[in-house]
Amino acid sequence: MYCRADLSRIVTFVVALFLTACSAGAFAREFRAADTQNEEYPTVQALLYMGSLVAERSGGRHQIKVFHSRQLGEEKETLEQTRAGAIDLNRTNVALIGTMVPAMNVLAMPFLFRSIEHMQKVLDGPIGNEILGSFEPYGFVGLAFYDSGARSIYNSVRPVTSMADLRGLRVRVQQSEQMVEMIRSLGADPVELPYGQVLTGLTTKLIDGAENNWPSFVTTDHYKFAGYYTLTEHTMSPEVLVMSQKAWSSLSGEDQKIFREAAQRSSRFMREKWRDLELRSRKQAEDAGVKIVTDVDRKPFEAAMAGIYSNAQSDPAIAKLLQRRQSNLANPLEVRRRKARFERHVSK
Ligand code: GTR
Repeated sequence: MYCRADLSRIVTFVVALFLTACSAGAFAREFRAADTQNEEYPTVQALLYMGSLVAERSGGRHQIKVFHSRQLGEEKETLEQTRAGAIDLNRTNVALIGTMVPAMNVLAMPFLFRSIEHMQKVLDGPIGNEILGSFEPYGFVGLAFYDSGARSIYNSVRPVTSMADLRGLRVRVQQSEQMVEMIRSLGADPVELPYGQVLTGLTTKLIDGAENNWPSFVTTDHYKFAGYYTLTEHTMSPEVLVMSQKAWSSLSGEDQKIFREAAQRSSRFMREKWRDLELRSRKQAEDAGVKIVTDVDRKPFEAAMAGIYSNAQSDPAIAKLLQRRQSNLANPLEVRRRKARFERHVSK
């Protein structure tokens, strides 16, 4: 039998143990990450890589369990659950999260970047960093951007060589008002559908086509049912990795640093995998007989989509971002100067 003194010593000991564990942030935890792409896709591979870094750096206290292939649902739903704290991490396209975090829509705007290199410069520099820092009022914490190449329009009906060829085509778009507007402004009929329903949409002829990058076009088998791919490259909307505010605030400052750094490293890891998959996917589509329209004059597309810019300018925060991206375009020296300043700042 324990006497009162023994019991109180045991209680004190247990409480002390508990407090030590708390202060060291020592509770093991499994964080759930959602991604709609399949297991082989570079974003999923990047999340798995991030998980191994987090496990290693936290001495095994934290793990990331990756749910790929829409196991936790479509992007729109998983984002809502992430905002509510039911899912911890989410890799999504900026067009989707733009419906909740308006600044994200800027990155999905048509013809915003003149090349992938230009996009990477902007996202790797102070603007990208500021954008990642702007998620918090919306219930998310921005951790890293991932590449997603350029999105182009594909369909099963005819080769699209000009805007006139788009007239009357039902083109699936992501669940985003801005994407609906973009496709409508080109004269096609936009159909909002979750990613997982596009293949059935194509096989049942509910839609005539969609728009996406090479890897998404091929890894989903869309290319087997939509034999015309036109290099409109109308948007270079990147992917973004966010964490729920709830999960983030459960981490100690030290662990937050581990997560942030692991996410940044996974983004560089992903970039390598991405380039390779982009080339392989294009080749796979070509070998399967997909007709690629390369000689498309993008000027009329750009002009038709210009209204999206005037609408967006009405939000002062977005107008400011657009202005800065414009000055970046005009002055590459300024990009380098700001990047150097940012790098000095982060290496302090
Ligand atoms: C892909 C992106 C997905 C999803 C998809 C879509 O490129 O990686 O997250 O947004 O596009 O069109 O729904």
